Amino acid sequence: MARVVIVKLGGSVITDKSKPYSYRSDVVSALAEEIASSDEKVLVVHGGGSFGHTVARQQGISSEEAATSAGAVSKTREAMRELNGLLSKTLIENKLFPYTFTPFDAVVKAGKRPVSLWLRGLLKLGLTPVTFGDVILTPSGFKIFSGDLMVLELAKILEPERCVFALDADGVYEEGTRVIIPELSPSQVKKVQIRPGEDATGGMKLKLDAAAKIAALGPKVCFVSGYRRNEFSKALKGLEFYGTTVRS
Ligand code: IP8
Repeated sequence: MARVVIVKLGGSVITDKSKPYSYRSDVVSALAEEIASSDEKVLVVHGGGSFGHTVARQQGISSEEAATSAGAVSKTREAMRELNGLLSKTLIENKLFPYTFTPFDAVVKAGKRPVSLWLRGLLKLGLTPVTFGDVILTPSGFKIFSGDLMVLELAKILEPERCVFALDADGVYEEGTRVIIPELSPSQVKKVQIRPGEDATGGMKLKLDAAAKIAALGPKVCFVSGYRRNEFSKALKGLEFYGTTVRS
């Protein structure tokens, strides 16, 4: 089977982060059309945007701060499920067949088979596996597990051809400018200066850390604008695109 491409649809792309619960169906439709018309076997991970992060902020839960109430856990997860429902509907409208899974599903449903074989089985049947950042129980309480870290974990088991992060920026900029850095090695990534964002996870810094780790494993990582469907499509297909590539 063709090698897999993992696509991370950033929360700032698929929702309007300035307005709580504002889903961008037009943007997701355009990206879904590009995925459907490519020959790639694509697994989608999506972020929380103005659904998961809005609720997480209200409830005081993040990747650092543990939830102090059971309600915070349920409400944040519910917001993610709501966004996932909207996104799945848009994927179906654009001729994709999403199969949403959680890390727990993956372990249980794969049974005795490795999770990678289970996921490849779904892809072979024409399904698009979809998952998202979640609230997980850690030794120090319930915290947010970012979709960016899901991409890293999936890259470890699936050995994808490449990972494509669709962002609300054109890629990684040179410090204090709008000049795109076309290529970075994992060690150069560590030197990139990033201003902290407002996410309940780590924003661009976390994406870059995950990208450096993925690239060190082998697959290249593409940072491309989720608003430029042609550039997204090129990155998806492994062609030259306007954005940043992280590779070893
Ligand atoms: O937007 C966040 O995922 P991310 C998931 O990929 C939640 O960091 C639960 C807010």
